[in-house]
Amino acid sequence: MKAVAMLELNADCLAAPTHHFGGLAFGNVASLTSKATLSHPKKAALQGLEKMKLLFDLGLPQLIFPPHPKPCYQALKNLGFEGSKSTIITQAYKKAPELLLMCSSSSAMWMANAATITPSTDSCDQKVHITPANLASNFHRSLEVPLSQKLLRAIFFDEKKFIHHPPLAAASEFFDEGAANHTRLWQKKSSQGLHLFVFGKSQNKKEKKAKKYPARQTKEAQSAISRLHLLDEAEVVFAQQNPHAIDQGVFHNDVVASGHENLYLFHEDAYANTQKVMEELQKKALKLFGKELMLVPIKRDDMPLQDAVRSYFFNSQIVTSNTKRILIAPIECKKIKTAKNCLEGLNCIDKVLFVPLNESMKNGGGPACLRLRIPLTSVEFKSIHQGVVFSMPLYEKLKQIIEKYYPDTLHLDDFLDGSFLQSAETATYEIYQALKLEHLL
Ligand code: SUG
Repeated sequence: MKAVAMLELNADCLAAPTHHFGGLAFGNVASLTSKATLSHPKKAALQGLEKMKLLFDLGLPQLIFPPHPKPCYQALKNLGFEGSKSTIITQAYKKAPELLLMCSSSSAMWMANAATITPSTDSCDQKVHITPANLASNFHRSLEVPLSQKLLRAIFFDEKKFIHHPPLAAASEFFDEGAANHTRLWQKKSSQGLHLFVFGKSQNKKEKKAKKYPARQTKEAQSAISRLHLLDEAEVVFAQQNPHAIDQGVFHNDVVASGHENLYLFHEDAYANTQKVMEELQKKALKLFGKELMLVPIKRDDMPLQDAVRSYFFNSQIVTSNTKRILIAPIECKKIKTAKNCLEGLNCIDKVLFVPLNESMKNGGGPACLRLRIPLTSVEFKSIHQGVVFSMPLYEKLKQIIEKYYPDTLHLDDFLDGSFLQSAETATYEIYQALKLEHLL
């Protein structure tokens, strides 16, 4: 088959004006540690926007997704809080502040969890397949699903090119956290990719289980997605996360591994049987590409799992710009000796850039968590809703809205302040307008 030139789009979602540290994600050490500390919504949104600009400056196509409107009044109503918006908030604040926090989370900003996407080159029907993740393992994250689905449908609207599947059933057998546990590896001269799906649990009773923290991805969900997306068995590898790693705070695969093109960087303790996974990847890569992958293990002696979790070394975003491989790392990697040394020792990378993302990092989201990769042909790219494509005028406009309406800091008590809620609503509306998506609100 002739190779088709593909563009790798990155879609990032802006943080919401209600961005806070709710300590909502059990098993995500950063989220638990940051609980109830003062958040900085304006900084969070601007840090994310600046990362998008960095990618744009590197010449890469970048999409901007809008924040989800929060607090989610409908979710609070569904939980029995009634009345006007301010009554709903006051009642929730008094009776169940933890629910108010869940219904106000800015968690849609971690776009890597929004969906799993298969490019048209890899699917048997040559269409792009999109399945939004059900994010059913955490209530605050499950609230993202309906709007993420709507946004994906509105942006990739051409039915001849894009197939939108509904999220899988929101049941524990099908817990799905999207692309954070899925990596597509490929070679420049190959038309197909090799898909690595990493799960934390399955219905197989013989598998070892994490003891301390929950596994958030099931194999059953990934098997269903690979069937729905019409992937051939020859292009799919399933791997079980190391349960011990989950118990150390590795709640997604992108906390211990990073893939880009034919490169796969991973921690040697990432999987229940790392060697077997790597052998299967190489075997399938050789058949598909006629060439082996570049597998780069990081040894536990060089970086204990705990440091991988603290530094988010593996959550770096790897991109190719002008034939150079660039690794975009969180600035925290500079401060943690093992991460710093590992970065210095990486021969597979031409350049390392550091980005400040501490507002996202404090909730367990590094550079790679903030983006969803979307491999498209140039014809497919032209067909999408162009209002969300990064440009300098759009960047300026969004920056202006964020600076005008987002609060510098946010405390739980601020939810009782009507003017904060009004500003949050106005900011959200103006962002949707800037992206030409206001009809979705
Ligand atoms: O689902 N944090 C997110 C972080 C997601 C990171 N994504 C990837 N690894 N791809 C989560 O655990 C914390 C919210 C809070 O505590 O307020 C949170 O949801």
